[in-house]
Amino acid sequence: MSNEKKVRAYTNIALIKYWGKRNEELFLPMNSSLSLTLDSFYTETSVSFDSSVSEDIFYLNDTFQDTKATEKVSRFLDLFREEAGIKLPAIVKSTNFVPTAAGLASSASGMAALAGAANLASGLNLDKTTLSTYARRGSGSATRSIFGGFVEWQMGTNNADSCALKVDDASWDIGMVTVVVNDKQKAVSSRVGMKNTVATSPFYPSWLESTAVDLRNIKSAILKKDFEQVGEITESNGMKMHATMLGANPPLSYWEPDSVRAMQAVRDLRQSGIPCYFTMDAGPNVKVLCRLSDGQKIKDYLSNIFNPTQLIISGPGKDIEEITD
Ligand code: 2P0
Repeated sequence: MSNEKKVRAYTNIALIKYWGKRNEELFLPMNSSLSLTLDSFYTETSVSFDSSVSEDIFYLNDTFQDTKATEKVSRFLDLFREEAGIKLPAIVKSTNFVPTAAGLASSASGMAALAGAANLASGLNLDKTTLSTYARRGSGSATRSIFGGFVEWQMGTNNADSCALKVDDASWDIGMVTVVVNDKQKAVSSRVGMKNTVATSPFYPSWLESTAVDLRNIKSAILKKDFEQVGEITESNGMKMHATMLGANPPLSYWEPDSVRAMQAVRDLRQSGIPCYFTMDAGPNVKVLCRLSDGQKIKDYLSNIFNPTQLIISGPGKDIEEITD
């Protein structure tokens, strides 16, 4: 069996964050989350089940990957092989498309693209909602990258219903400016960081309560297209996640001096009348939610502090899609 079709998946940035699992094996989250899919960062992947190889082969950005990196892919493909009754090894080719020096290669787009390509190659033809439950088993945030626009990952009650749901296609002057503060690999992985936070932060129960309220409010703001409210909730929720991490033992912080500089610049921009709001994930980079039509103005202002190559404007990304060269 051979199938060289490629699938493209776009990355996403959470406005309401996922930070903790209630079931590690199934990647069931402690809370529902909500994100915006971005068009500037994506992964393209092909999978072919192939009798000419004796074990799974994985190329990332045209580079042959070692056993450790390939094992993660193999375990993930096993979910599809088991469901489809396929016994063959696979050849996997994956390319991350991120602007030069951005260093934002993301497990969200990576695992979503792999899920999409495995879905095609296996002939399972899962619908996108079901596919999101497979993507979830590769990386939690990948659940949301199956769809474009504003996407909720509903925490659900089990493996089948912890899935993505499109809330809105975000086709109303929405964008994000990413400030690449540092493109190096982070010292504490999300997986370890969230586990320690759940286990040790005394703020964790309040984080969960507060996030449930934020999620309800942001969905209603999105449906009303109330940009300012969407932004205020985004900024508040992101900071609450970081506050919860600071309460962990040992305390966890992903911030760098330039992260704080970027956040202050966003406050200054807001003061000057441009509505924009920041959020941060498990790293020092700052993402600025804005009107896409203000993206260039924001980039120009931030260029006083950062190198323009550190500033990337994105519009809303699409659902995963099949790519023909
Ligand atoms: C999110 N992050 O909602 C949150 C906010 C980072 C901070 O999802 O262990 O790579 O593979 O499920 O999805 C990053 O964690 O972690 C993440 P796993 P993942 O986007």
